[in-house]
Amino acid sequence: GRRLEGKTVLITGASSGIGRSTAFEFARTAPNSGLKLVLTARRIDALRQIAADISKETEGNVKVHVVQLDVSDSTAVRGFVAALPVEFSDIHILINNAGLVRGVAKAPEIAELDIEIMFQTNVTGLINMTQAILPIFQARGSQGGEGDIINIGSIAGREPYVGGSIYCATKAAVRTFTESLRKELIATRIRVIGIDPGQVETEFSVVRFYGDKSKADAVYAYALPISSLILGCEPLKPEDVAEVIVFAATRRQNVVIADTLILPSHQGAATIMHRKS
Ligand code: NDP
Ligand code: 8X3
Repeated sequence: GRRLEGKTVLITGASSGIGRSTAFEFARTAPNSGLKLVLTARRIDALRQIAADISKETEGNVKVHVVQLDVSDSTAVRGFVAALPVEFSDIHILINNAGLVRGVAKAPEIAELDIEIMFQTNVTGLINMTQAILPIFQARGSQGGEGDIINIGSIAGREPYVGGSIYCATKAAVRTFTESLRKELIATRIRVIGIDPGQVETEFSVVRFYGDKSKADAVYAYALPISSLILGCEPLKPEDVAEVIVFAATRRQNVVIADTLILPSHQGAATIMHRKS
């Protein structure tokens, strides 16, 4: 908890899944250290509920500010930092988590809108957020800057699969951007951290099937109708990924957890899962 003392953490996509769990994990790790959280997503009501729950759990010690922000809206991202209340503007840790998958279509049947939304959110949104926050980090300290950028990629960025070409391409782009950024910032104390989860049970698959919960449940229960993805294994919980994110953020300043692949024990690769009988 001491390494988070007085820090402000900004999480994108904090309204559900990994982002939401990461907010709670930070609060639980440093409930009495003057930690502040800035939680952003499109669903502001969900963020307000999470803020209220964290406030209650920490008896108001962890201060939470919520902002409705669509990361795919470049204009909104550009105005975001200037609109932050002074109390929450000294960001130390940026968690670029907002992201989504839409559909399981294969070329040439991939909807143009899905392509646009995935790239605009997962890639352009993540890059725009990074560029908006970096000047805050670069102005801190005497060593070219201080702060953490934690980018949520995916196993899908390392192992492309059938029916996931666009999503996989966006996550490969995240991986490449993350690696370039780390190289660009080596003369500073800004840490660039890549976190690549395997399968995690969140709202991810509900979003993939455009809100069809029964299809999403099937991903985690039986067999997903894409590729050879055999499921019915036990996925990770979002808390599992949140723990790794907070671990990375709480290492000694000179330690960069540069690259992390996190799998449930029954996952061997993006599309190799051991099936519970
Ligand atoms: P969820 O669907 O549960 O959460 C996604 C979050 O992203 C939500 O809070 C959502 O908030 C937010 N989001 C989506 N689009 C936007 C947008 N345009 N602007 C702002 N926020 C947005 O899924 P996960 O928790 O699983 O996903 C989090 C990250 O983890 C994603 O980047 C995903 O690609 C990645 N990931 C997920 C894996 C999995 O198996 N679940 C595996 C590997 C990586 P709202 O809708 O309120 O805007
Ligand atoms: C999500 C992981 O491979 O199940 O990033 O689409 S995958």
